[in-house]
Amino acid sequence: MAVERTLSIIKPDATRRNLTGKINARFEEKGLRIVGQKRLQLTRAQAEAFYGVHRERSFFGELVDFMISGPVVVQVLEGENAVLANREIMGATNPANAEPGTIRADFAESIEANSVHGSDSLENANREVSFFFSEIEIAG
Ligand code: RTP
Ligand code: MG
Repeated sequence: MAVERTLSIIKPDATRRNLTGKINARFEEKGLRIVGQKRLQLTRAQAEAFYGVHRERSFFGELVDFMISGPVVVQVLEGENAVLANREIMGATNPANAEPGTIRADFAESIEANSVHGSDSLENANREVSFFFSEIEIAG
């Protein structure tokens, strides 16, 4: 197994409910280290650029509206197999399908307001980390 870095976003539904600390505890309990973190209000242009791969999907406009509806916390998580490990900690996209004990099962409000984002491959993780962080903002 290799040490990886992945991008996580605590989404506006979760920051609004003051869940940042509870969500961060889930990562740390499972051995992921938060090696970079900042709280941002995304602009529409930034959210559209970040979710550019979803531009053609029916929910794109709603997703962008949601992601700019309040502050987010963007973070770099580091650990063994971090990309897959984080996806497992998050649970399925739709909280109705998420395993008990996952972040989305325990905290998400809906398939859209599902509390967290996590990169879905190592290639996307590298791209997404670079989108939000410069090397000087990450301390492993
Ligand atoms: P994420 O990218 O946020 O980690 O989530 P994911 O991989 O589990 O899901 P993805 O298919 O990449 O979708 C990105 C985000 O779009 C919203 N969504 N809404 N209304 C809908 O049917 C719908 N489907 C997806 C969710 O916020 C999802 O996390
Ligand atoms: Mg995704």
